[in-house]
Amino acid sequence: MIVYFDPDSRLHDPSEPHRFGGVLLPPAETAARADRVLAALSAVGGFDVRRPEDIDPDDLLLVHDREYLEFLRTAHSRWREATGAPAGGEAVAYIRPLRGTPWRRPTHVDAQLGVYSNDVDPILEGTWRAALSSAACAIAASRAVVGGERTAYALSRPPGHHAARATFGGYCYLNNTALAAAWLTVRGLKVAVVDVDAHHGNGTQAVFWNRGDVLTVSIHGDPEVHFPFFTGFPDEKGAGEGGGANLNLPLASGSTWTGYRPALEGALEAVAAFGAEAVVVALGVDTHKTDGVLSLRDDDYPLLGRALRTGLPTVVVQEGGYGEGVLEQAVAAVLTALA
Ligand code: Q9C
Ligand code: ZN
Repeated sequence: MIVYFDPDSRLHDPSEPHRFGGVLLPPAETAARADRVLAALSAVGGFDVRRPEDIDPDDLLLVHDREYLEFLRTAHSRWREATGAPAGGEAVAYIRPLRGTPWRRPTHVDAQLGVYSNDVDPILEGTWRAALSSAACAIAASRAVVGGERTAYALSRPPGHHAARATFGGYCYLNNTALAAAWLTVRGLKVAVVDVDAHHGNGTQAVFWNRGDVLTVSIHGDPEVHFPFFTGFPDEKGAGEGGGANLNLPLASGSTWTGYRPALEGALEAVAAFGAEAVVVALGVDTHKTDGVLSLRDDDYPLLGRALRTGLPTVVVQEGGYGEGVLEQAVAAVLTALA
């Protein structure tokens, strides 16, 4: 299987801890994640790792607003100018517009951070270039599949499925999964996104909410008690031409493969009923017990990979998965079973 990875990914490697549950935790989404996956794939063998070509800037507009892209590109240097922060500083939002009252589009970068994010994720000096390289992997994998590969894997990080048209959050800046899906529709394909990350693919849902040519399906831990909280419920079905083309399959917190398998079968039935001609798998393996949302185990990932063999051209885009020694083994197991 072809694997796309871009070393520029390492330019986004946050180190500032954030407060969760009353304690300061180090960042979970680090550059080391991709290196761990690369090492595991190399140990298993059968993977052909390539660097993607640079992304066509116009491709980003398939999913994201121009103003948002311009903000991401310039935010760190503007933040340094406005605040005197050092090159190694991490820019984080601390103020957001008040809801329920009109507000003025801010020109100050500190305020813009609060407009363009819905979380506490930082922008580093290298975030833009890393996010671009991550998106380039997803586009390259899509191109490979259109060119006749049955499957291709984008080792994308930072991840993407929590990023919307003009919002970053949940470790995500550019929605790599949505870019792959949108790029495939431009090639005339009806596309289904199957998001198996433990968290609701809220950004992807938002991007395709009104579109009938992309089915978005997400299986995730109950958003009543898990990130991203505000969406991911079964009554969210899309609107307009996209009415009926969004499917949320939340699972009780701590669900095992016994609960997971029927949801996965339901997801794949929906993909077939939709008449999808290509599939984009948003492959988060933070469904593992170690990541604290659901309770899949090592042995479940080959079953997941096998179930994802639909016979359709399939682009696999990396999303979450964090546990040391778990993420890399789970990804290798899924891809091996899928190949
Ligand atoms: N205990 C992805 O998996 N939650 N994003 C932070 C830490 C953020 C997950 C709470 C979860 C984001 C791509
Ligand atoms: Zn996740």
